[in-house]
Amino acid sequence: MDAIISRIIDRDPDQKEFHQALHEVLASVKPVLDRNFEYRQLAVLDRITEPERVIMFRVPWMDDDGQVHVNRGFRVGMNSALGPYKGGLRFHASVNLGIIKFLAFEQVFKNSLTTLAMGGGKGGSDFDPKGKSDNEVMRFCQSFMAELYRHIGPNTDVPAGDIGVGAREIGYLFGMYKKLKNEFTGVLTGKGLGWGGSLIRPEATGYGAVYFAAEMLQTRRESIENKRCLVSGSGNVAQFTTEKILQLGGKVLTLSDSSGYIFDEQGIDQHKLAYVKQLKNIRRGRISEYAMQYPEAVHVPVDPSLGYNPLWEHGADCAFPCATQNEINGVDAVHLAKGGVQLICEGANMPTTPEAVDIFHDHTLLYAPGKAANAGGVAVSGLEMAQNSMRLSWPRKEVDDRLKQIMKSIHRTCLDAADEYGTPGNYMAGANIAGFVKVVNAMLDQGLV
Ligand code: NDP
Ligand code: 2IT
Repeated sequence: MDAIISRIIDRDPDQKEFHQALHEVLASVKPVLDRNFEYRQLAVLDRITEPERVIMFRVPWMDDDGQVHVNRGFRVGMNSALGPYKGGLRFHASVNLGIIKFLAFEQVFKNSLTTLAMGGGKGGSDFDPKGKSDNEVMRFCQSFMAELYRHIGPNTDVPAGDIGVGAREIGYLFGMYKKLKNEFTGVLTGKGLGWGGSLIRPEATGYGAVYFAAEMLQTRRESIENKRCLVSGSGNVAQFTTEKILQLGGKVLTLSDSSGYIFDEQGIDQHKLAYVKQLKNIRRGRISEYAMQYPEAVHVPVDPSLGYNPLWEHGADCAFPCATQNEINGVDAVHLAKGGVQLICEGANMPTTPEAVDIFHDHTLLYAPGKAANAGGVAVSGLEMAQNSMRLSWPRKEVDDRLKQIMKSIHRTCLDAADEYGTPGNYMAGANIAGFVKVVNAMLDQGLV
């Protein structure tokens, strides 16, 4: 196993997020490999860690002043053993191939856990949508799709949203795909409700994460009710995590963006959340404005050079990191444990560094990795694909009930796999093992391809 990791690092030394994700999964699945000679002989680790395909392309676009810019586009098809590649597109200045590969790798196991027929993929661009006009974003999306369209399709690869890609971008991307392919198909998920989208898809990642947290708390005969919660981020996942916590009687004290966070001791209620949705989704403003609107709250600017995020120092019961990778490091983890947090449920992908995960486990905190806890988003994307195939749309309650059921079953699957391999209560090991075994068995059934 060490030899495989060294080989991968030597081959692509700059892809540090991908290496981090690999280390975690490979460490968890070691006992599975130890028990299974066939897996070793058939080199499943070498195969599962190498993308089936990587597409990189130039994305030229013109801004409102007539200036041309060039960004880089990516789509990684990591594994299609269980179904068409499925996973989001991320538009953020930090995007590079290593980040897309880490996200695609995580997606393979996450999608496997949902039990729906979806392989794993991810894509995106280093385009930064911040401060761009709607027309600039539209031109960028059109140029991005002008290359991507030839590589995707409803039975090949089905992208969706992620950081920087929401309803607006999915609309522009879909329009261009439809024009170029001369087809109206469910090639993207997260579509508008009037043209093929699924009810509950916008809510699904955040709602699903809170359903998962409720299941975890129930193992200790507790619930979300009256729990003080720290939420980071203020985008899609953070907003609907907050909404579900409120519906279940919990209190949300914080939200953040890349400039800092707000702390509201009185709690972010439904009314204030409606303000945040308007601020972030329509006006595309900064979370600091919350503290101007609601003087009982404070805004704390965070300089990344500080080395930790004071958001995680506030005393609370539960933490929901919903912004981005590695937003909780070892120092933050110690602060969380000291502050009385008993549960960490990841809305974001890999928001916790390995050192921080160890600290959570040392303190026997309830800790759910993103590939299990945030799988509700892609699960409802899978339900959107099913509805598109049938040319039907299910009522809100039906989709929400299915989401709840899927999260409950992922929770059970993680605990069962963790038990089976001698790490009871370790959701990370359980998620990695259960996700891995299903994908690998499908790969072996399908021969050496
Ligand atoms: P959005 O673009 O809607 O929101 C992202 C939020 O995170 C914003 O508040 C943003 O602040 C903040 N953020 C992004 N990058 C950074 C950074 N480098 N440092 C600090 N804050 C940052 O994205 P989503 O809510 O969709 O995604 C959030 C996380 O959830 C990501 O990890 C994503 O991969 C994961 N996820 C998303 C799913 C979905 O269905 N959308 C499904 C499963 C996981 P700012 O505005 O300043 O950039
Ligand atoms: O990380 C994720 O699971 C997503 N961004 C959602 C993927 C999807 O296809 O809905």
